[in-house]
Amino acid sequence: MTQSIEVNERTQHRPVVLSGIQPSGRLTLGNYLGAIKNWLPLSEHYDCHYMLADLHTITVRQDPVVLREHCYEFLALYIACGLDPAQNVLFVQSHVAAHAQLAWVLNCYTQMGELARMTQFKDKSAKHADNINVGLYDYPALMAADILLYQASEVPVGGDQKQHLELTRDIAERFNNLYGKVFTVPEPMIPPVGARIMGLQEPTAKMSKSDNAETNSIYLLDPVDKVVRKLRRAVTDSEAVVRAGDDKPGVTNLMSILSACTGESFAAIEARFAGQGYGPFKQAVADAVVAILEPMQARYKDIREDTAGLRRVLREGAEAARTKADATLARVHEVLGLLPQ
Ligand code: ATP
Ligand code: LTN
Repeated sequence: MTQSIEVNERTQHRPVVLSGIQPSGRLTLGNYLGAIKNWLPLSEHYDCHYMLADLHTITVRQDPVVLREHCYEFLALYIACGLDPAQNVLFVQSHVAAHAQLAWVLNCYTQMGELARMTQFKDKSAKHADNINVGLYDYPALMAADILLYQASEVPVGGDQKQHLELTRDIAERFNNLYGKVFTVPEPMIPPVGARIMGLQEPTAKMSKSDNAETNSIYLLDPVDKVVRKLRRAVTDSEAVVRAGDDKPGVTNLMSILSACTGESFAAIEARFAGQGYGPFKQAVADAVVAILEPMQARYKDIREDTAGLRRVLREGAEAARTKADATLARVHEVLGLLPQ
């Protein structure tokens, strides 16, 4: 596991991709199908950067021991999913000081009203009513800094992050209008299927890694027999017809999972299970999910055991990330009139 210098040379002139996941809770099938799976092919055409957004994670109280373990676990899972550290810059957000530094600057170009409108802020403030801290409110300014520091042109995320991306674009355009073309204005890259995987028991709300209801989510490290059981017990309806529709959130969600896992279209799925009820359909969904999770979990075990190797990946990732990020930060300071060091 090593990120060679050649990577930088090879990728120097390619468009940049950046994305991240908060190392909170346990990675879910939603995180995989909405984000990680779509990251895998990008290193062929883009200079890819994927981070563990640990500074975002502390907007909600974390146990330090658990947070540290989650960082190693998430990195090992990134790699087990197929992200090769030799082809992708993998790093921890807090290792690159420029993220927090640019976030401060962008605070001064972000309006209170813009932050107050963010759906994620509203949801998380309702969920953590006893701790509506400034970081939770300011979360999108840090996310904008994450993206703009690398001059990323594409940001592969699930559908729930679209609003944050739009705000990032507004901040970048506002800054560029004042100071010239300092930032690349990024585009969201949202998958056509799998962008919003819903809970198995509550298919009207998204599957989330910090959800406490165990049976509502499939975790990437769930034993496969548990995965099969959870899918068998997933909420459907009494119609017993495999078809997508607003009136059938449970079945539609299972169809999205199957389609995102296998590439099969909704029409093909409906035709395949016509007249069969939900039993064989749920079994097919379970088979498709297990076919992804089983080899991933086998790879994960070895990767996670090599903590020294994981630390090396993060050290080299942070070095590569810092070079890019510091160049943008220096340019930002310059246009603002802050003295060079
Ligand atoms: P938390 O519950 O801790 O807020 P989360 O599960 O919503 O976490 P994030 O760290 O906010 O996960 O998101 C990581 C990536 O996974 C983002 O690109 C996000 O859009 C995507 N993602 C999260 N949940 C889903 C989902 N249910 N379906 C599709 N994509 C998702
Ligand atoms: N807010 C994101 C995680 C995240 C992110 C980013 C995603 C933090 N910084 C930069 C893309 C680009 C989320 O999924 N909740």
